[in-house]
Amino acid sequence: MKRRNFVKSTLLGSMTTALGIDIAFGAVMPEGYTPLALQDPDPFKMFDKDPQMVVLNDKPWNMEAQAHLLDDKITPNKYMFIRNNGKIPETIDVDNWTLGFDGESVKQQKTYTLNELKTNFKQYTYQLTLECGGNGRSEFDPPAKGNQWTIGAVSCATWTGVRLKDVLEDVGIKDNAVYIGYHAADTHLSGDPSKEPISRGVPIAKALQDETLIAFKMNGKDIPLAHGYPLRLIVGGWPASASGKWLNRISIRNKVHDGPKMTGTAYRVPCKPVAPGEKVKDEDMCIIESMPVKSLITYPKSGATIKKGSSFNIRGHAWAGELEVSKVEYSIDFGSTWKTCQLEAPANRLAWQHFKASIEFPQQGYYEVWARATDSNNIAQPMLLPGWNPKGYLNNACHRIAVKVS
Ligand SMILES: Nc1nc2c(c(=O)[nH]1)N[C@H]1C(S)=C(S)[C@@H](COP(=O)(O)O)O[C@H]1N2
Ligand SMILES: [Mo]
Repeated sequence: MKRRNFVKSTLLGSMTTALGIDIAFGAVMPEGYTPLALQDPDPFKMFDKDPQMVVLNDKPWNMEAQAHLLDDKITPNKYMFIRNNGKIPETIDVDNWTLGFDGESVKQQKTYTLNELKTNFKQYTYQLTLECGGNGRSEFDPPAKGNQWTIGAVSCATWTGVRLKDVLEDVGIKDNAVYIGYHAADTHLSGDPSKEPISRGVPIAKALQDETLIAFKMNGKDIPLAHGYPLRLIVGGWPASASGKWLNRISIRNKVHDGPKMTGTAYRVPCKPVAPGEKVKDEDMCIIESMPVKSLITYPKSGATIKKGSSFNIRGHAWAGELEVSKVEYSIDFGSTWKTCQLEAPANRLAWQHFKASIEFPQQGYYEVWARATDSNNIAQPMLLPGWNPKGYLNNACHRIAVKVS
């Protein structure tokens, strides 16, 4: 067989596999042609997501939830946002997957197989809130480049894995360790194999917290491919960008990790407030650590209509980075007065907390229900967009829903 025909029949074969059915007239399909069904994959089917999820970008894939989709106490995969900086790895060789440890501050380099990680260390399960640092970016003015997240880049799933601190103890780290940095198997959009799409990390103290996991299960099952199968770092309460997916190496650094997306305006904000649109010097930018206090009304869906006199219940979740949420309040008069919601304790540290309230409306008409959470340091959510920053991070303004009482 000539090379050309060989390539063509191999391609036909892989297309047939992808489509799950033979391509009729495949032999006369023009060379280099991609069948429509493969040009436009259905992202909801591909990632097992609910069709109400909103696709923000397909190169790379980024998808967010809507508030009412996040009503579950523990976020199921179908409603979990996807944030990718590069290309999802195409093939995962799970049988030969390893996690390496290196860097200036390891006592010796070490590599573990998946099986060694699972069997040599005690396993823990926690509910952990992951919010993209750019959640809420769409409201910034002047606008910030990047995915225009509204409110749906947050989740709280159950993660199972081993503690990073237990593994680090086994590896042995030097006294001069200050930071960890992750490395992963996703590839750069440019196709350049020498470039990592993202390689972020956290200070050693955060890495050594009990809840910082090297996870291999989400909600009791293998982690879905889009969320980091077969292994990911989970660092609850910090920008979710610290939670490296498709994890295959961790560097223990004697300085602040300097991988892609650790510097410049990436996941950094002005150390001191600046005017909207102001240019900020590199040395005046600080790495985002704990995420700010925030809440979401997940029931009812904005736009609900009710009959005057019938009972009206709202519910949702609140979270506060490293801290606990101490109270959640609601207002039906555009923030003039506030009433307290019932608030549950977190399932564990760094899990979001559930709130609910029963509301009485004084008369018919259009209302907005606003929710406002306060953290254990007594810092409350702002009612409007807080501190402008070049990349539009950390918008924790109050969430609101519209209600018509007839
Ligand atoms: N390897 C790798 N890890 C990654 C990313 C990525 O692009 N590649 N994106 C990060 C960012 S910016 C976020 S917000 C979270 C999103 O996690 P999720 O897609 O599971 O919701 O993953 C983080 N971990
Ligand atoms: Mo992110």
